[in-house]
Amino acid sequence: MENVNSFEERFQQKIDNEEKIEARDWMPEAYRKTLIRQISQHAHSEIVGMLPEGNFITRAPSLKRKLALLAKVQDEAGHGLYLYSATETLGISRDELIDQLHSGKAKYSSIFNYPTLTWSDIGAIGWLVDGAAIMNQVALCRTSYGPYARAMVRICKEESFHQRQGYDILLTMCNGTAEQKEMVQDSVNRWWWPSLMMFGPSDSDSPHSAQSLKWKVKRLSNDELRQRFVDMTVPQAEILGITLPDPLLKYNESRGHYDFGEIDWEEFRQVVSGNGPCNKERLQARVKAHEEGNWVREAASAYAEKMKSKSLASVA
Ligand code: FAQ
Repeated sequence: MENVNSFEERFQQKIDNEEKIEARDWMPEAYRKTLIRQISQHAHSEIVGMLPEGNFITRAPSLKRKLALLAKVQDEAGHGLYLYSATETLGISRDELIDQLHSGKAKYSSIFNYPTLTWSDIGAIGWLVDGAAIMNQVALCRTSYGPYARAMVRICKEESFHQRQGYDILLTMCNGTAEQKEMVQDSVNRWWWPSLMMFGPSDSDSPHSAQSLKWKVKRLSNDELRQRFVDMTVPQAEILGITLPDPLLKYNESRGHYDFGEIDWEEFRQVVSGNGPCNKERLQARVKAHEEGNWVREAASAYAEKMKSKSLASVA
């Protein structure tokens, strides 16, 4: 009989050979737990992420903007759905995951605990938050767990539309009145640093990175992705004609990258531990939405039951 070591060796070999791990394959318990943690946090982020933008659907400035925002928020519900389904392949139920979110036990991205104050915040979320999300998620299309990698391919396609709709909002406003451009600058001033925090703690303070990189759950480290995001975003800010709120931001010829200032890690810790500006409001809104959707779930289950008995009766 084979021992666990040889299973582990074969498992790591598969990963080293760039083969996907599928739900039916043997996997170390810690790999399964890491995936449940990461994919469910990601799913929670998608559905909590609907809330700050959902607030603005009734206040979009034109029919075209309203349609695009509605489609974006619906896409995010869909992303949550694919990601919860991918998590369920690892042997945990959706109800359990939702309970973890609603009881405050599970994390979701820090970024969604900041308030959306103006219409240009919707543009800034699309440009910066979706921009950061894509940077991280394109790499995850090559993650080692098959169901997660496949979900990411579709999610990335949709996220790139989200980023473009955000940038288009900002570009339009920057070409508008002086007040509109000021509004964009104010939004970017507030969303820039929280967007950099989305990539997680610095590599030296990231407890999960080393193992997740070895298992190829993560393909690039938190700091590598953050640097790529800064390098991609600075030229886009120049086209908008706005400044990014970091006096230390400067192209470094010898590194071939932009240098940037230190993130306020104390703020990050506070937001992640439940003390951000909107943590309580977001969880309350999420729980309320879940409770108000109870009748829909009950009706769908009753209908599924009815169809099942009908088809059983016709077989009999
Ligand atoms: N916020 O050791 P690491 C989106 C936690 S989707 C809160 O580095 P890891 C779409 C981390 O969970 C945005 N917590 O951890 C959208 C861990 O906690 P734990 C979400 C954070 O997992 C756009 C601890 O710190 N994307 O935005 C954060 O190796 C617009 C130690 O950290 C994903 O979830 C944070 N920012 O790396 C929707 C992508 N950062 O579990 C609507 C998938 C770290 O020990 C509108 N996830 N933590 O208690 C990942 O790539 C990884 O999980 C990282 C963290 C990179 C987020």
